[in-house]
Amino acid sequence: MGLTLSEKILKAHLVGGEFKKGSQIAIRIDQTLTQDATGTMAYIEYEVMGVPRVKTEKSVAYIDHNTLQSGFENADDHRFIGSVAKKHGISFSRPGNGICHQVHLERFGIPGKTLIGSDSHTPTGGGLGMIAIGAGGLDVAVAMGGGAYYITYPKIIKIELRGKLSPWVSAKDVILEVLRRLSVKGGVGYIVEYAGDGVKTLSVPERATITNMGAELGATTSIFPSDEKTLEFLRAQGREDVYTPLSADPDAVYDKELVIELDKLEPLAACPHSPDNVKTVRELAGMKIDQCCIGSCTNSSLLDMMKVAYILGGKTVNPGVSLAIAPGSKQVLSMISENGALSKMIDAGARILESACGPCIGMGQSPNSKGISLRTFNRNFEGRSGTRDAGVYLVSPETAAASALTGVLTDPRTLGDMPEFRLPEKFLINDNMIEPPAEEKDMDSVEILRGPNIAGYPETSPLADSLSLPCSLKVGDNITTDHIMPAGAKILPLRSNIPAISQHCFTVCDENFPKRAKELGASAIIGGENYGQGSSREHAALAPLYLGVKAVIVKSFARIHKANLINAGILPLTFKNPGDYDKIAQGDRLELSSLRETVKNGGDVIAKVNGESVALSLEASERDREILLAGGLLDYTREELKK
Ligand code: MIC
Ligand code: SF4
Repeated sequence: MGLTLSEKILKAHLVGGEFKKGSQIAIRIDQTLTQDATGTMAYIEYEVMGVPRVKTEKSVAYIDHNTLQSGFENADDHRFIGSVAKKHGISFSRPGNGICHQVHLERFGIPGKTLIGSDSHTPTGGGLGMIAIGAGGLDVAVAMGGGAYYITYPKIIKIELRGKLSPWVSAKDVILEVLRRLSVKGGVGYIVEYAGDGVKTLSVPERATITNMGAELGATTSIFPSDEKTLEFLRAQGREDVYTPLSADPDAVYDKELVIELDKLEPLAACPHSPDNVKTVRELAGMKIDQCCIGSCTNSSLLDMMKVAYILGGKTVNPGVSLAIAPGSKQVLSMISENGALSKMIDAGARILESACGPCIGMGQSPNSKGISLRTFNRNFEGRSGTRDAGVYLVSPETAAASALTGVLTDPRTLGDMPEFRLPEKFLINDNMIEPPAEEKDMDSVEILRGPNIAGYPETSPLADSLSLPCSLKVGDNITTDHIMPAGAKILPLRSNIPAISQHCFTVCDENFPKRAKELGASAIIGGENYGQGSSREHAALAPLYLGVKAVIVKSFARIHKANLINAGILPLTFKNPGDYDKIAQGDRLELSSLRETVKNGGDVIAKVNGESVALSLEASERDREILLAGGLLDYTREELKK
């Protein structure tokens, strides 16, 4: 029986576990990336592990999220990360160099390699034929230290792309269609593999748009084959030497298959407040808009910017619209500045932002009250833009640019003929904003620069045998990490200070949660389906840990968040009978006993609540169980290193 592309790469990197669906496997990690919002914590954790030099082939620390610097905190974090990187053997992409995923695709991604990143959109690398996975900072720290990365051997969905996209319909519309069909939970437990004759009609940056937003499916990752188009891209980046052709065997077997006829697609939009709430632009056309934001790791490539500049060229942005554009990297910005595309944007009235995440993570450009914002980004969760009652629609750059001119949601197919947009034969290559690490012999002389906002890792303790836990919060389905640990301009600067950031934990749902949880001392959270979807931020586990949360009991979990809870030593439990969710109210007390024994050997955890017994499952591997018993991955790793 033949292998799928993902299976081939995973098999070549297997260092532990049984190569069989559903079992936990350990894979060797070739590359890592971090960004600054998760990076400070990841490097604090790396330091605790005490490994002098990273053991990966390539590790890169990017600064792209917290670039507002409205106080000293962000700048201090940048300095800290830069110094850790220099000392321990990590390349440092300076602020201004661009969004981690865009830059990594341009300068470092290699077909067939494994990459984990402390950011959920790390699967962008799948556009180059990598197995690229988003993970918590601690998992990335462990991989930098030479440890394996553990995942459940995923099931594989094949998405066969047929034909070719029509003019003004783009890669963003492909992934929106996938989200429409599969939903934000449809990818949980799967890797999404693209195949079919339509693949060769898409360039690497277009493929990367699709794999990037595959994160919104809840998938472990998404991947395209490595072919002529991959070679073309790598050659234009001056990196053809890292090219290898890669594809699935013709007789590979998939767990699920889907066909998308590219010719039949039309421009789509994800409506508030979920990336899978997809409608056609045609249906919504004419809706008045207040803002357009073009950029983010999903849609900020040179090709995207060239299309936008073409649409805006010689025109003026509608007076009712604020148009902000953030090119994805210094390479993109520099090229559009050289070829005149930037002037077209500026002349049309676009507000040019620095090459960073910016409005995507709520760092500025919050819409007006009840504002309608079209964004080329990947997430439109409630409140993420910084304006609670804003309606954010996720669209392609073509749709956003066309609409910015008319002031209403506009189908870009009304723009008339589309010229051919091609990748350049040579990108402008200048890596002067990527600082190489110090040589090993000089590492002792590198001083780590710590600012006053940088606090340590929260206190942990081995799992207790019995716990008496009041329910400090009860929430519903599809709770995102933006609910649990909001970001944005006010809160993001606190990412390296868990006690401070904890004061904002769950405040989107309940302003009093942090105070209540802290006063209770130890507590449990009750939730519904797909709890923890979205970001890889381990702060969504570390803040609850700091506030005394010992168990999160839900109907189902999103993958990365569940792993982060285990890493933090918080029990991630699911209801055996989902109907039991209704039996527990906020304030009820749950009694859990014989925990150590059950966690060690398996079996149901029984919670006594309101005179009834509720059966809870702990779906966890043997290693996860050891981690929980030890009080989290850091304690577990420390013990392992001692051994
Ligand atoms: C996001 O898009 O939500 C982020 C900000 O990039 C996060 C990481 C973070 O919260 O720092 C992600 O996607 O993992
Ligand atoms: Fe940055 Fe937004 Fe991409 Fe997250 S999704 S990495 S915040 S651009």
